[in-house]
Amino acid sequence: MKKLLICMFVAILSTAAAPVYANDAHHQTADNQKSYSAKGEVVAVDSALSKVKLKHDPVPELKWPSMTMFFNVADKALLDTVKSGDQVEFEFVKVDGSGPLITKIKPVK
Ligand SMILES: [Cu+2]
Repeated sequence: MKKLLICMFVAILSTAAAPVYANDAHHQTADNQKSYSAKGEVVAVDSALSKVKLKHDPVPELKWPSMTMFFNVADKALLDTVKSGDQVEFEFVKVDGSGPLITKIKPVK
């Protein structure tokens, strides 16, 4: 019984230490994955491939002109809220090697 109590004590200590690592990881993610926001119009939605084709406005931060292009989406469910022809606001991160990835997208009302 005494041994069990020691185990629990150790477990509690490790749990208390965990948030330090979590914050650290979060900080790194924020640095590496700067997110950009832009507006545009949905040209096509491909739920099967988790992609959306957008005619987007310029993104000055990236020196992108306005253009029509495909974006990958982080979660297929994001595409349930938009359809072709919708004016949208979206946020994306740049992922090395696989292009921009949309993390948020919503129709503009
Ligand atoms: Cu583009």
